[in-house]
Amino acid sequence: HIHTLNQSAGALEATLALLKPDILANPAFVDSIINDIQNSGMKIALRKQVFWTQGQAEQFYAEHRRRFFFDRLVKYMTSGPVEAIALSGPNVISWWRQKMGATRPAQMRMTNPTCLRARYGLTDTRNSFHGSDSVESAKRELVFVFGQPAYKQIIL
Ligand code: IDP
Repeated sequence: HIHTLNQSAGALEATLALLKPDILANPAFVDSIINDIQNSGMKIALRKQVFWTQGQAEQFYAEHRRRFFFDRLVKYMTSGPVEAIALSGPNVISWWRQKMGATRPAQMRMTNPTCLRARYGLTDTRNSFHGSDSVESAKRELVFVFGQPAYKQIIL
């Protein structure tokens, strides 16, 4: 019952959204997506442009290290800067995941054409966006990008 009540009230959460290098290659895309977020009612708590080393990208995606796409994923994520955005708001983790759509842009263009990955995504790897998938991942990823003290400020 408590769970249901929290859901209807909208649990206050934080999440890490990433605009991947193909989006940053087109500044107009960044502006449009940021505007979209700002008009949604969700809060941009922090923003930071990062340019990951191979080691940082490997660490961020460590859970995928045995997958066939790992090398190309790390290459993609180190091909240019990434915009890291700490979002906060009620149920923001699932809100951002739904706004992005699922992993594969071509599939999204068939099933969910208004989602961000359908509109901007290039390939299964170069899918333009990241969003934390749980409260625990969000914490780990926000601390990874912004550091522990900043994370504590975000969740206050
Ligand atoms: P998600 O980003 O939609 O949560 P994950 O399974 O966590 O998807 O995968 C992380 C990233 O790895 C994806 O966003 C995408 O860039 C890449 N990726 C995932 N699955 C595939 C695949 O089947 N082929 C190529 N790249 C993939």
